[in-house]
Amino acid sequence: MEMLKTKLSKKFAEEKADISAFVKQYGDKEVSKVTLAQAYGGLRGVKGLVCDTSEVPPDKGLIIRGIELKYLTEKLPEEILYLLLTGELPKEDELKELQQELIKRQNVPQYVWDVLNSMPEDSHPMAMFNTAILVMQRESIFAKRYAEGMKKDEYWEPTLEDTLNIVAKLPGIGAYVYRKRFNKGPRIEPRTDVDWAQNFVHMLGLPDPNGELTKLMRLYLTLHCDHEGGNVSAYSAATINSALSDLYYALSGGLNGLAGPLHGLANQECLGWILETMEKFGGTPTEEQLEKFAWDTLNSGKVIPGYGHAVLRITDPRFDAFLAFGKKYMQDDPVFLTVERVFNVVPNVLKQVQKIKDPWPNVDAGSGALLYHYGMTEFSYYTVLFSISRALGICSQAVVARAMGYPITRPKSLPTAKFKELVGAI
Ligand code: CMX
Repeated sequence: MEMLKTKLSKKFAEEKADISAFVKQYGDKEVSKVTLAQAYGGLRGVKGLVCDTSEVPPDKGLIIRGIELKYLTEKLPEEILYLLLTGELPKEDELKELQQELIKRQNVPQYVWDVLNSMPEDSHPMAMFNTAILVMQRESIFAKRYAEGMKKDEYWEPTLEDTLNIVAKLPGIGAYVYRKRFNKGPRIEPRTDVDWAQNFVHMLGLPDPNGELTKLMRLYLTLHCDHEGGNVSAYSAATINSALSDLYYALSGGLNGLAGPLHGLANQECLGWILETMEKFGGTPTEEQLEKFAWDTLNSGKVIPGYGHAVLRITDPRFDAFLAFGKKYMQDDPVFLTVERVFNVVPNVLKQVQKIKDPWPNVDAGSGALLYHYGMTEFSYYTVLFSISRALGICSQAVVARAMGYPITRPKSLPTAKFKELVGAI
């Protein structure tokens, strides 16, 4: 890992000096205002967080280290991890070093399998996955070095070690959660001669005769990697990380947030909604049928999963990438056809609901249909895939935060009575 460490060491030293001078000079400039509605509205739009790994302009979607997502869809997830960490795409030897490092660290301790084996059979796959990450906390190099009394300037190095150790093991853990939870047979040992996503597909044990599932998995694990700093999973993980809890605590905590239906669990909910329409109408519904079904969903007080976003105001480029994949590889699949048809109908329905700010599909609107096509029909598992990918961003953000020496997070809260006083209501 020498090349990566040397690069980061130089980069972080320069950036830290730059940020420190920047904040020293401009520290008292105002960058955002908070209205009362924002304080009661999930702090939507308040600019009070720093994230250098990626940004999400409402009219563009995900940009990773300055590169728009549409230029990254052919990259391997390992290349994206390198980009998130360093700000550059890896050269051939740099990619090789990272891939070898992940292979070297991929073996999962036996006690993780024991813990997973002892969980109730109907545990949610996300509960299993996050438990597996948390139970490995005793492996943390950061926690060990912190207990030994390392210097603050060194914090990022063991956080990088934890990152590589965790990322290397996630495909094996994720694959076993799938096999165990859905009775797919014994655990499959990892390979040492394939890339990260390909190894994952191998360990899942799903048939992949023409390599299309591997292509989809590479895309899937790339597209979900990061989405700036304020989303529930990234922000929760960053908050935990800021207390100098190690990455095993921070990542599993953040991913518990991803397990919520308004966040990452929406992909599970979304395919459920698509299949419900197909069951109700006996196959791919017509646009008229879908429009009525969408209104019925809204009128029954439910959200239409896969649509809307707290930040985006366009069709999510991650959805575009999945749609392009589906058009290329499964144009006639009835579930994919339904996803396409829903896309023709639902935005026009949501546009008529005044309170909804973004009527467009987000990342979760189409991904499930593609997995379903390749035989991964257990949609309660889908958020685990999202998690494996999102770990790349969460861990990279944690390494950067340690390197920049960001302090413990502590925004100020006030009771309602104080807010009333503040705005002159009493
Ligand atoms: N269906 C029905 N109602 C929706 C909606 C949808 N798809 N999207 C937004 N709304 C509603 C909200 O529930 C909210 O209603 P109330 O004021 O009654 O609570 C209102 O419209 C305003 O919401 P908003 O400002 O447009 O959106 P938010 O920032 O509050 O919420 C999100 C964003 C994603 C939670 C919301 O659009 C939603 O629930 N979508 C469906 C679930 C989903 O797909 N989540 C995945 C997002 C991507 C991810 O994080 O993984």
